[in-house]
Amino acid sequence: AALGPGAVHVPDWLGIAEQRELVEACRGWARPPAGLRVVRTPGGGTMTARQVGLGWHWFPYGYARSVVDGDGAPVKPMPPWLAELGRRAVGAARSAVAGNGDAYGDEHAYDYDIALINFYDGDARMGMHRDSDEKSGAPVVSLSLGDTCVFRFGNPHTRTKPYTDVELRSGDLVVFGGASRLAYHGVPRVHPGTAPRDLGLTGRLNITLRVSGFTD
Ligand code: MD3
Ligand code: FE
Repeated sequence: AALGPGAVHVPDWLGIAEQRELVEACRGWARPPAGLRVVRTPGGGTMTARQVGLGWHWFPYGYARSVVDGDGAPVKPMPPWLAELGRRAVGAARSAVAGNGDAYGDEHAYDYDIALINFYDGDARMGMHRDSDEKSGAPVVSLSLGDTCVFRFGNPHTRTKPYTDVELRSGDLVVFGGASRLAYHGVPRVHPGTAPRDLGLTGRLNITLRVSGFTD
């Protein structure tokens, strides 16, 4: 279903076997060096979701090739199979909503070179923000695993209303392109204990795939 112009939600896109494989891969990426970390914000606070990056390391507010605000290790590489999953996701979102092809362009052209993986426990949240540290306008692909969350999808102009709240469940895909690429969004809550029993995951994982647009 369309969430907004260029924003498409495809519930249950990943089967349970693919979800398990992604969870297992995330466990590996979470391990040090350059593993899961607490993100410190410039104001002296910390993000409640823990994060690990592949390809590039995100810090407030930029990207680097090593964990400049953590253990200093080089960031793990972006696996080609994950970049391919990103292209497949854009194609699936285009097919799911007629008329979104223009917003997305040709997915074959997108070289997904960043994965940001956020881990949420039951108390974690993400405040309303825009993702504007990438130089490419390629659509952002979001994959949800584990506990259901409330995702708040806003508008490109203000952090506040109007916004739409939608539940994202394990296996759901959302693609944000076109006019939605710079929309404010956040995660006001997670529903603990709602992950599929056979996934073997406590909490919620979100994988976003992005094109940096950096030459290096
Ligand atoms: C809309 N993550 O990593 S996924 C983020 O569930 C982020 O962890 C949330 O916001 C999460 O930056 C939301 C949905 C999402 C991700 C990136 C976007 C929506 C987006 C980029 C542009 C517009
Ligand atoms: Fe975001």
